[in-house]
Amino acid sequence: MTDNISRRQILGAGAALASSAMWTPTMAKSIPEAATMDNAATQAPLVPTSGVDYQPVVTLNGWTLPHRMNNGVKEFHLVAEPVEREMSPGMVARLWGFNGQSPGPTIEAVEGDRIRIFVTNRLPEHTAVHWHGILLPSGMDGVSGLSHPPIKPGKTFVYEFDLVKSGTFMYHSHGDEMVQMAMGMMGMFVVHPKDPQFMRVDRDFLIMLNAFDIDPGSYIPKVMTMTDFNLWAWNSRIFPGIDPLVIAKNDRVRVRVGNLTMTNHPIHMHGYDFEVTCTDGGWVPKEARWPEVTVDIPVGGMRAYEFDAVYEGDWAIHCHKSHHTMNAMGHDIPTQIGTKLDMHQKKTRRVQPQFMAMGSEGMADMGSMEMPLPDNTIPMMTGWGPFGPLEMGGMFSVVKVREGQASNDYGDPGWFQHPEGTVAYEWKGEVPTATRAKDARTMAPTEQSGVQKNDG
Ligand SMILES: [Cu+2]
Repeated sequence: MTDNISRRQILGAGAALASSAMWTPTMAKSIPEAATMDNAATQAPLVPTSGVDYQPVVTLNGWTLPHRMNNGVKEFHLVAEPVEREMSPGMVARLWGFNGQSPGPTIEAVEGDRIRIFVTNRLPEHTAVHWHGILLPSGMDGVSGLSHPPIKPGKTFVYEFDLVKSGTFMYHSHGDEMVQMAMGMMGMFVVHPKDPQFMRVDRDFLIMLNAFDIDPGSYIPKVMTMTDFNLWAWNSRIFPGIDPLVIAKNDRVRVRVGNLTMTNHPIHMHGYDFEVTCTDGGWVPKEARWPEVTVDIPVGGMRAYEFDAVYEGDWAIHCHKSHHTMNAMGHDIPTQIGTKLDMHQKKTRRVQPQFMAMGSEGMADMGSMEMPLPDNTIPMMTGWGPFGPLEMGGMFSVVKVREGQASNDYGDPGWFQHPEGTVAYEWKGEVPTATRAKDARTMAPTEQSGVQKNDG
């Protein structure tokens, strides 16, 4: 397809946009090759090789879609298709996504660019792609039936527009939206400022919040679920499958977060305060920012926050809704804290021989327990740190700030080596009788003074 024809299509009525009659094999040859990714490892950022310089983003457990230049237009090719996404080692989800993964690859461009995005539909039903938050002509907005006709299976549509504004944006399906969003059809879209010095950072991380409801032992999300999702994910990954955010000490760092789940997520980062520098509407002027340690990401919204990485260490970063840092779990389990389970277990086993009563002393034991699980299922609470089980899942990772980490090195430096005398420790001395640890069931003081079972 020549530039001329494409321009004519774009400028004509929305309905004429790449209508199938316009396509011939010769034209099809000029579509850029669609890059595809076959694994969920964090890929090295795509450093710009021409045009305006920028600090490329790092999509955790994701990648950036390569583009080609065609007469001054940046051309991308997205392919909507069924994919297999490893959500964490040991668990694969059968999703719908783009170019081999869900979420789709991150699209990165620069303010002032004209871009042309080819979207090929290899799904079993029609689709359309909405460019969430981007200012563009109405007919390019990607709402199936409103902006343009649906993209039928096997067809390719062309979206073309100027990027008039920098910031953090998203893209997602806007055809049979409930099903296609539940199946994972989404990605991030970053537009860098045309002034390379404006809002420049040393590391720029990208997290898309998404959620799935996949029954333990199965592979395909339940698309009718409205609120009770069981897998709370970052870039369709769940802890311990989420890579750490690796940072060199004293870097200026930005973390961009977009939310395409159906609830808000208060993202909390330990060890630092930070300031929100970008919302879905644009950059926040310096005088208008306020310091925070938790930033709530609204549904359909994007927030970017920044900090100077002056404190070395391993710092947790997670959603602060505690059920969102769990993997697939049943929510209708009765609370058993303080109950005597022996009798309960004996009685229940008469009808359900495998029944195991648990939770009378809280549920921390589940973090280290080796319970038989259905195939393709990750434990509800899992992951190991240098001092024991982390008892986490879902939306959790670690910010690793290290002295001497090379500027383009995002490789995991391992656990933090704490300076002497900076780790909390067990008290070995006398404890007054009244404050000794008590047995949870009898509420009688025990002989031991320590409360913690894990002693590093
Ligand atoms: Cu959350």
